[in-house]
Amino acid sequence: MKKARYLVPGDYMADPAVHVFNGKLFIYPSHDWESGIEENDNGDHFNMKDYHVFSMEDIEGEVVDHGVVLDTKDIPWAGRQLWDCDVACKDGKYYMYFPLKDKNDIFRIGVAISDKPEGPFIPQPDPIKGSYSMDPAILEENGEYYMYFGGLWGGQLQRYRNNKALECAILPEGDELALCGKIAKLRDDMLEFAEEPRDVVILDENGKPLTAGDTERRFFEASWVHKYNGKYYFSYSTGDTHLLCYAIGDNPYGPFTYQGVILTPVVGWTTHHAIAEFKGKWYLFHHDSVPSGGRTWLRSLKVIELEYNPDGTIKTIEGQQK
Ligand code: FUB
Repeated sequence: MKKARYLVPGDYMADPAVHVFNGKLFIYPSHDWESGIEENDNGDHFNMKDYHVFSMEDIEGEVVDHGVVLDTKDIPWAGRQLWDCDVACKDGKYYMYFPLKDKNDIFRIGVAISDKPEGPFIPQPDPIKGSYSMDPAILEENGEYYMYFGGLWGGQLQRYRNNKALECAILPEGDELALCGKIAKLRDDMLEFAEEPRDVVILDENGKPLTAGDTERRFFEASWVHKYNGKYYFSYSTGDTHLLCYAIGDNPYGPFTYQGVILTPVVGWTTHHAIAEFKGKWYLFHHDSVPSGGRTWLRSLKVIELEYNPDGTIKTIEGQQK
């Protein structure tokens, strides 16, 4: 598959999380719609209210829509905006982790449970204690589960330091250290953090943490982690510079050393992805706003093959292909 394929041409889906469960590929996207809310830097126009799940037996084959699997009206603590989710499987149960603003308009991360990868998912009555910000992504490693999360601007990460809410948001600038994404191990029951979230530090080629002014490389949102040849690949979006980048580390906590660009800017402000191996090949799932004529809040899911160089680096993919 050398050319990207649109996966759900009949609807707007974004922010894919992708896993292979029971030999099938499952996609857990955000569900964009035209809510009429004006575009702003807080991302109010991303006013999503439910999730669908999709599955595929084959990467070129039919994409099956399993319908609505979780809706804000069924989440007791819901305010607004169901953003990027992820799903993990443990002991035959499927746990969906989703960011949602609570009734005070603060992003929290909730959990919903199902017996099947295709849902429906039943939400827990409250969000994860101590959770904040958005874009959860789960890594399973030797029976332990780690959540990566966080995002700037509308994702509210700048409102926190050391896992505590600030009086007011502070966004570092210039030579100040960049804000980091977060990682926390999950408790055995998968319903709470087992530890205080820690920073996911990204280093430059000299072993120095990236600075806030390094906007083409520093973390903004959309964490994803996959393993390749025993190494941990932390990939993410640079937000206002619209790149998907990656950094490599030796363990789930990092630090990770910056390597390069996976995807150059697509049409639409946001860029967000998942990377998965399926039937012996690697794929990049992401979104763009081409089918909606560039409306950045109406995004469409795509997949394209992802290739590695012999040294383990990833070959850069052009976001806007002819
Ligand atoms: O879909 C809303 C937000 O846009 C996501 O949470 C971000 O990663 C960006 O894709």
